[in-house]
Amino acid sequence: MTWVASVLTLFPGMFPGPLGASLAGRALAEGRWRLEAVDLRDFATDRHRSVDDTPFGGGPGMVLRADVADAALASVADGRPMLALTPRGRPLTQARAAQLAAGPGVVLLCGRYEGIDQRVIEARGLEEISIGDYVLSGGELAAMVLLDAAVRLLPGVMGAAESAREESFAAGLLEYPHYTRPADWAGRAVPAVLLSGNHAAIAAWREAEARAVTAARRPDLLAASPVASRVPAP
Ligand code: 9WO
Repeated sequence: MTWVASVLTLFPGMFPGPLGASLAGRALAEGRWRLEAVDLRDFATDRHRSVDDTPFGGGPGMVLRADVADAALASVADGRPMLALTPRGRPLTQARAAQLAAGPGVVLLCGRYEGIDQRVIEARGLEEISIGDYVLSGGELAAMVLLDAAVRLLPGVMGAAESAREESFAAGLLEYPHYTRPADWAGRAVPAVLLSGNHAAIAAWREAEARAVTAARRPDLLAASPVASRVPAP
């Protein structure tokens, strides 16, 4: 069964966009997943095809209408999880991306204007997801980020090398630094241990580097990591 993403948006022309290139694009061309962009405007009912209206209680801007969003959601609902991309949502995590990749696909509602009428979020039990603490012009770019994170985890999409790196990130540490040729560049040498051929020493060095960068930049990750308290190799 193909993994299917239905994206409900006022800008269907934004898709597949970057998801048509590289890893996700190749997987799309190979039929490992399917992407359907649904135009919210097709579900407007008045003769002006309006999808938004002014907020009750006053305030700036416009709000995506509940009835329009609901009709669009009804047109694709088939048991897949339904999510809305908003800055109010729970932060997207690697674990949630993996859960979504393990299921039948997703329905993603992308808001524009100032926001989405809260009643359709509640009535449809939409899971609100954020990709970070900043405001975008709409949910579409956030939907693409979520899809990229999930699709690369589908069977046959990632190569073996990428899968192995995936596991180390899932273990909760940031990555160790990478180096390639030339061994000396602009007066900067590659750390000598990486040229030693001593695989145990290299593994220990990489783990120490990963711990150090995680401690410096993301102490929150380090506290939650299952490997954080493991004693490093001597
Ligand atoms: C915007 C907003 C700003 C402050 C507090 C709450 C807020 N909610 C929204 C919102 O739902 N916006 C809708 C989608 C409509 C306007 C543009 N949208 C949007 C989504 N902007 N930024 C996002 C987003 C989504 C996921 N992760 C980060 C940002």
